[in-house]
Amino acid sequence: MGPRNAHELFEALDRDQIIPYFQPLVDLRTGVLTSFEVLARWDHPVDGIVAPDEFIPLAEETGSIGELTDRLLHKVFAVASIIPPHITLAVNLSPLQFRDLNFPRELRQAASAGNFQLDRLVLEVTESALVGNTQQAGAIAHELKQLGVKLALDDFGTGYSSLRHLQMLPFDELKVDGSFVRSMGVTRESRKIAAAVIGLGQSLGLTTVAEGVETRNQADMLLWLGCDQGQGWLYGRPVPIAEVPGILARDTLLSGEEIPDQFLGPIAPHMEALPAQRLAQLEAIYDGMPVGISFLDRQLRFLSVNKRLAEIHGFSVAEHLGRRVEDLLPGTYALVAHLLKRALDGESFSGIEVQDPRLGPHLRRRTFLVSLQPVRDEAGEVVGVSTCNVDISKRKQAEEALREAEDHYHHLVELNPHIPWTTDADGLNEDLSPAWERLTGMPPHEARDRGWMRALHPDDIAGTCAASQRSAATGEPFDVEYRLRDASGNYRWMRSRGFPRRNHEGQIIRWYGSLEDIHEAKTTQQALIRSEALLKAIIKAVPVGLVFAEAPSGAILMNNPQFEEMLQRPAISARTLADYQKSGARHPDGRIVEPLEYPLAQAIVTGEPAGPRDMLFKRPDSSTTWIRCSAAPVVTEDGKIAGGIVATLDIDEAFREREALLERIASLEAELSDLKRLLAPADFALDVPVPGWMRSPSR
Ligand code: G
Ligand code: G
Ligand code: MN
Repeated sequence: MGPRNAHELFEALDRDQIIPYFQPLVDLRTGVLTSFEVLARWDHPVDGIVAPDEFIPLAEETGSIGELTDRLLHKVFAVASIIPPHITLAVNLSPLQFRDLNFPRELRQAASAGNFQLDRLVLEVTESALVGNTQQAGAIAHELKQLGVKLALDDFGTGYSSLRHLQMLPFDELKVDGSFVRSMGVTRESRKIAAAVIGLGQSLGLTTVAEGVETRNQADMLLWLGCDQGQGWLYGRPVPIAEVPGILARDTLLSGEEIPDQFLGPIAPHMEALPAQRLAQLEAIYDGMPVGISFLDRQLRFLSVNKRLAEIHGFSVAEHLGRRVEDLLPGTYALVAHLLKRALDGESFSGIEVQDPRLGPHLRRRTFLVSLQPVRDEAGEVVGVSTCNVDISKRKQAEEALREAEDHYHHLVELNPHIPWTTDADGLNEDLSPAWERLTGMPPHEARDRGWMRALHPDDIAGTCAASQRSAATGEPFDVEYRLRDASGNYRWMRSRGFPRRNHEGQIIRWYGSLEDIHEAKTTQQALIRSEALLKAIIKAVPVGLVFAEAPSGAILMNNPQFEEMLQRPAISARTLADYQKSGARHPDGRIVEPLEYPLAQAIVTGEPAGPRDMLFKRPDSSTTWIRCSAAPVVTEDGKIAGGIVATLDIDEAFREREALLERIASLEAELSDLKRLLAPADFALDVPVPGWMRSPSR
């Protein structure tokens, strides 16, 4: 890029290479676009876009600055129609042009050629334009003002700064130089200077514009200091006309999410001196408040709203202003309309819970605490309503979660057949479920510490006490059974179990446990133990052999010792009903006993008592013994045959005695017939009847 020369610049002017760039100016509070500053650029065919520092001084030296500005103005006026008329356009003037008495006329001609309303134009001049040139400048300024043009004092605070300059011309705007904005964040002194400059502008009734705003922090500070407008990279760089529609399409030139968390920033929260600043500071406080605030007029239009409320509503501050609540937020309006109307009649409301009908982030409904206050004028008439919204969704959710947890707990405790309890580290009772009182009739406060032990069976107190102390000392889980006196004075068996809860250092901080009613289980168990013992005693005592088998297999489960004594062997080798035949038992007539003739098998198969049947069994030592067997099925409650039991009676002796007797009878009979024969001639007959029991049983 070579040094620029006059010839090159003339060519550029001829070829229309000097073009306007547009940089946005915004309302500092809302970020809404208010104006564009026009900045000259040389669209160089070789070097690309050339900055004005490189050609404006040259244009001034070579006397072509007038032509340059004229051409630029024509271009700006030609495209201005795409920019809404309330957006002003600011154009920079060289100090030299403030000496050119033709300038106002040229400007008027250019404006009418471009059909441009000059009240949309701001002309920016630096202080150097005023040095040694007061009279002429005053005349030109006067003429420009008559055309409707506004004047801005540019780069204020640099160069030949003098407060006198501010008085010299009828300025509308004061542009605070970017150097102040930059240094403002650095030291308290520079902040004071910036505050003074802004205060000065405001106290003279000028619109203050801060240049070179690059950060959010700077913007917040400027707002706090009472500055009206901002310009800088935070809101947008200078762009060619093609990019202007994109800027116009945006509601605010601030990125939406970025909300200052504190209005204080690095500035001390005390009020600065000037009234205008105080107002601005109040506005900053207003915006920075963690609650949503607005003021509604009698038509329920938003006259003012702070940033927090704007954020809550999901619209920008600017979108609120002048719009009716009903139009902007129909859903919310429906909920509070009656209250708003009553507030207009002079009633005030505070702490009204309102659920936002719209879903917030994470699809949660937000809840607000809303207060409405009528606002009155000096005469006491209600001129509007001030509103205050506090987001209590978090608190609401926490409350709900708590309620739910309590509900869960309640169900767990109330509907649980167990009785939960807690004790302190030493095992002293702290808390018992309400079921305790229902069961024992002892109120919880009486049960505290070791009071609950008074409800125990006297015989169980010592053991329980010892177990409790042992657990407290060792940290071993607590597990005891004791009898507890219920409300009607009867004792019920309970099982109390507890586990220690430790802190992160491993120390026991509390015991959690529960009391279980085991009375039924315990008493049936005891009954069972008793009947089992009884049964065992009977089984042992009876002079009969007993054998138990399961159904339907017939497998032998057990036999008592008496049985083993009878047969000199256990019965348990049989696994099936058919196995019974392995014993090789015989009927009294010598026939082999078939499997289903064994009374035990018969009882298992038929489900009916079977026998008695007398059978001859062979013992392992080959001796034999007579046994009488009677069997019965074991039938469960639902009618199923679970097994069978057979009682065996040793009849060997009796049977053998009878056999011997029968043998004797037989021999007596034989002797008798012999005797008959000897004694009996044909006429002699002796008939001796034989008693029935002496005859052989019929088989
Ligand atoms: O953004 P930029 O680098 O364009 O600004 C550099 C300087 O040039 C600024 O001080 C600005 O006021 C000045 N400047 C920009 N455009 C013009 C113009 O059209 N006329 C005059 N006189 N000065 C301008
Ligand atoms: O006319 P004036 O001197 O005020 O022109 C503004 C100058 O400041 C231009 O050079 C413009 O490009 C530049 N500028 C605009 N916004 C910023 C900004 O945010 N930071 C910096 N460093 N310069 C800016
Ligand atoms: Mn400028």
